[in-house]
Amino acid sequence: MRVFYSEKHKLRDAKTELHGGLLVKPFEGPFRAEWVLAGVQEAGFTDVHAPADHGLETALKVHDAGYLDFLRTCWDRWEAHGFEGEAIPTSFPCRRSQTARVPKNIDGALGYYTNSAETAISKGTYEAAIASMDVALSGADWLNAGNRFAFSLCRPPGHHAGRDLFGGYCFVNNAAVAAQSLLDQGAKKVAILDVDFHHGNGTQDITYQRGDIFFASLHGEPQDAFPYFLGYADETGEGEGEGLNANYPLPRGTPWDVWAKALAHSLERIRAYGAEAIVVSLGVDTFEKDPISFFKLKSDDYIRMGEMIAQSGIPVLTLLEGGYGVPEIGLNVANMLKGLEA
Ligand code: SP5
Ligand code: ZN
Repeated sequence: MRVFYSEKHKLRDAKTELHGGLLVKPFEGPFRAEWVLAGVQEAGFTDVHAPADHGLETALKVHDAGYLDFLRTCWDRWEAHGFEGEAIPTSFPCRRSQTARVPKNIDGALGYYTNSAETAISKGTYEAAIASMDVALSGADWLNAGNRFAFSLCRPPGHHAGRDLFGGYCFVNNAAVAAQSLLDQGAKKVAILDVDFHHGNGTQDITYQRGDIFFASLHGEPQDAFPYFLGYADETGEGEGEGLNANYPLPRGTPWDVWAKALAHSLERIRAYGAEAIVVSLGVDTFEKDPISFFKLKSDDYIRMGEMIAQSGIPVLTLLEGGYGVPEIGLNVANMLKGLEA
């Protein structure tokens, strides 16, 4: 298993997250990548490589050009405007005020391009997000070269980033960009399997009408868990993508045996679809001690998770999404990778 990792994740180091009416230290910080890197190295995954620079060509096939430009320029525009804190959106196009017009004002543009207000854009966020995407793309290259497994230690994460939306600690949808790369380099059909605790609303947004990407997500049921507005089981895809979106909303307290039944079902769907590669959006915020989530997975369960996914026989690119608060996130990621190679 080759591991891809970039030191540039450290450029994403926001000071603030809007949580419970307070500006708190973000749950998603540089310490996460350090814990995960230490965990996988301790477990023997020591073949760690820096990513190659891929430019924006692939990203532009899944993201809006104006959106990527907004991400690139947001911090400088925010500072030039004279704001003193980090860039937190406050005003949004909602019901009966939907518009295709992007405000010229940076505060307005921020609201236009987001789906949740907890995520502050800070200096260096764009550079880190692009490096994270390059980590994902280098993993895709490794599979394209004929290898069966890669782990891309992406930070910041990506699965809440939609075609033209940031939020949920995500800016560029690393999984969607990696899937696009696998398709561009010869695959006809790929699957994205999202096992993060939160629904991959951004990934669903990007893949919903596509016939070449099957998307499955196991997550806390939307009526009770972020991102709240997508992730219901009756969202099954549209147009060419009809029947290619599979959501598995699960209730508070879900333990491994229940969760594993949903995983088995999603893998059966992926096999039936005929995916030539699986991109796994691996969030370990399903862990029982995660501070912002409500599933009850234990560290050993991640070994089983990897084993079940590998049993599909399909090449697997695993990307890091969420997982917070506790150093065990390193062990949990390493266990999943061990399970893959078991
Ligand atoms: C990539 C990823 O895992 N993003 C998650 C973003 C979650 N942001 C909103 C968090 C709200 C948590 N509220 C739960 C309170 C628990 N006490
Ligand atoms: Zn998550």
